[in-house]
Amino acid sequence: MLHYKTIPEDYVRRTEQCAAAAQAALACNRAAHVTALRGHKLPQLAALSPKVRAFVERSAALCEPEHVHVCDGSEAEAAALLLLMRQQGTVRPLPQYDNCWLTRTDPADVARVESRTFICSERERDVVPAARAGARSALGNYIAPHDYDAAVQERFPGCMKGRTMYVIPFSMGPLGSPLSKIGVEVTDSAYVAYSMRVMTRIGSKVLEQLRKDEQFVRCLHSVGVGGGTAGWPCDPARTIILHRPADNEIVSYGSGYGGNSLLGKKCFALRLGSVIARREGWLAEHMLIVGITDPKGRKRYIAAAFPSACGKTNLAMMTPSLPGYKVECVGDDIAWMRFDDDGVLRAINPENGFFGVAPGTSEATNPIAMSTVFRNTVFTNVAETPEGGVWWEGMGPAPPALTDWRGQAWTPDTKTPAAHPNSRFCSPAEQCPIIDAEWESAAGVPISAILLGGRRPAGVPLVVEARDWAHGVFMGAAMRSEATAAAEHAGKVVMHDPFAMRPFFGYNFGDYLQHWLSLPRPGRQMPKIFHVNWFRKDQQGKFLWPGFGENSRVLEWVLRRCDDEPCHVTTPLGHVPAPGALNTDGLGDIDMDELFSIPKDFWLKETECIEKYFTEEVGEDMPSEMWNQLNTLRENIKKA
Ligand code: OXD
Ligand code: MN
Repeated sequence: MLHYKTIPEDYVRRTEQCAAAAQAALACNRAAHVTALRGHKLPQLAALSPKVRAFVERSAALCEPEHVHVCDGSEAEAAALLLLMRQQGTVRPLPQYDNCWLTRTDPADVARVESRTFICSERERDVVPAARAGARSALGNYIAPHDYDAAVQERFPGCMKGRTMYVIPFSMGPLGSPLSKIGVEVTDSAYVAYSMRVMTRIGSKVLEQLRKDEQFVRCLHSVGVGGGTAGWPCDPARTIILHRPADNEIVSYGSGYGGNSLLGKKCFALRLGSVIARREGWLAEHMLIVGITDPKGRKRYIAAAFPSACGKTNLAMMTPSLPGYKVECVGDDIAWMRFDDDGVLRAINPENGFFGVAPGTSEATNPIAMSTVFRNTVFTNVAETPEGGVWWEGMGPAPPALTDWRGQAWTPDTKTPAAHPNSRFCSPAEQCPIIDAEWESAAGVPISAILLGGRRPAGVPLVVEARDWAHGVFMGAAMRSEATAAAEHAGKVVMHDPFAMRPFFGYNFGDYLQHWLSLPRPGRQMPKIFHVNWFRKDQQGKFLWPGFGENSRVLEWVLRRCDDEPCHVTTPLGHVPAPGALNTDGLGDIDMDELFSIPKDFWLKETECIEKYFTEEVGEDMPSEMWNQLNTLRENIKKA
């Protein structure tokens, strides 16, 4: 197994070669690119389009970096960044693998900080539903323009003194696709610059595109001053992540952790993306995209929304247990979807890499991820083996001795986890052995079905098909799931997480639902919507469904329903597989009755929770159709 391999003999030679190449690259970068800002006319800046240049100059004047480096996206630049990070103590090589690196963050900077993430607009109601006006909302943290400006002024002046400011032109989506969008991130973190080249498409080609069309999202990021470790400066006490959709602007201070600092991902592709999507009539969603080929060779694509750390990457890279089925991956986290002129909903993955949760990933749960991540990857906050490999909980038997994510000696008797529960791999998507042939298609892939789901230990059946689009929108609005390690929430509470977008809405959730409800038009082929729950448990706390590759059985039924096969029965919740319609051959003892039971008391309570949530969080901004749907659900349950 990869993580127990010994150090490859040629590692030392390769490392030396790599270091020499990086030294050369760095020297050449110094001459050609990394130009002292003060008192110099920057040749690199002169090549920028006027709006990009103005943004860079404004940011430099505010943050006062020592150097400015415009990223060209080259291999030499990547090598130079790695070398710098090694010198700064930000990364350590992992000699067991090819071009893999380990970062340990400051222990106070390990996850997205939702409580410090804000959306700015002139009107609070643009962001926060009516019921929460003037109060903290679970669905959109509002910040007024003057507070936004003050927050920037309190933090950014001079914050990059003595540092290099990297300018990262990036494309979300294949460059030049009509579905793609461009951003420019300036950051004082080499880790961010390196990770952005994995997670997005960066460099000179993007600058060229910007010379043709100057539209871009401005992203300003600093890890901040005053805290952290030598290799991981940060400012946890003053961390703030700001979005101003009206100005296409994102500003993030104080954290180097992925979701807070790789601004193309959650900040751009979801929060700003959702606003742009509504404006332009499309959807920016927290969804994976996969292609599924059935034994007859027919291929369909589905998109699926699950809250963070519910197995999205596992589903996106599934090895189907059903013979003759093939799953191919388009994306594991975000989907941008738009109806084309023929009325087909088409999706792109705006990202270029996987920023996946490591714990729980193993040869058993996700062999495809395991064969993706041990090359060209930055691991963050995983444990390190003495051989220079990595380990995390759920990967397999614990080695006898490790260095944990804090850099301390760890043995299987240690009470704390070796890898942080939100530790990550950051790997290029093209390395995935089942990456879909169409994953970079400019037109996007056609979506036949949308899955919604969460981690629901009780009461919620394995799969339910919505009766129609509006019912599907209601299912999304009513989604709940156990809390995740991806943000600062603790414990196993079941939280509302509508459309898995709770931390990512860029605008008023009531308006978001209205936008979804407005999508059906004559001539449009609306995908069918399903709610799935792989996580239901029995009285003893044992999972009722094996999950992982066996979920292909559910996908098979979903695809049959997309063909309008009458393989369903109708329940108070929607359509479920008719007896015998879900293929369970060879699965052994599955308690289908319990897996699909609809306990009356549970569901009456669930409707109360949904009603409370709609009332307290949304109020009069809730589209009336959602109340109709809730009443129908309640009546259906009562009648059952
Ligand atoms: C993620 C998340 O990192 O959802 O994808 O938190
Ligand atoms: Mn996510």
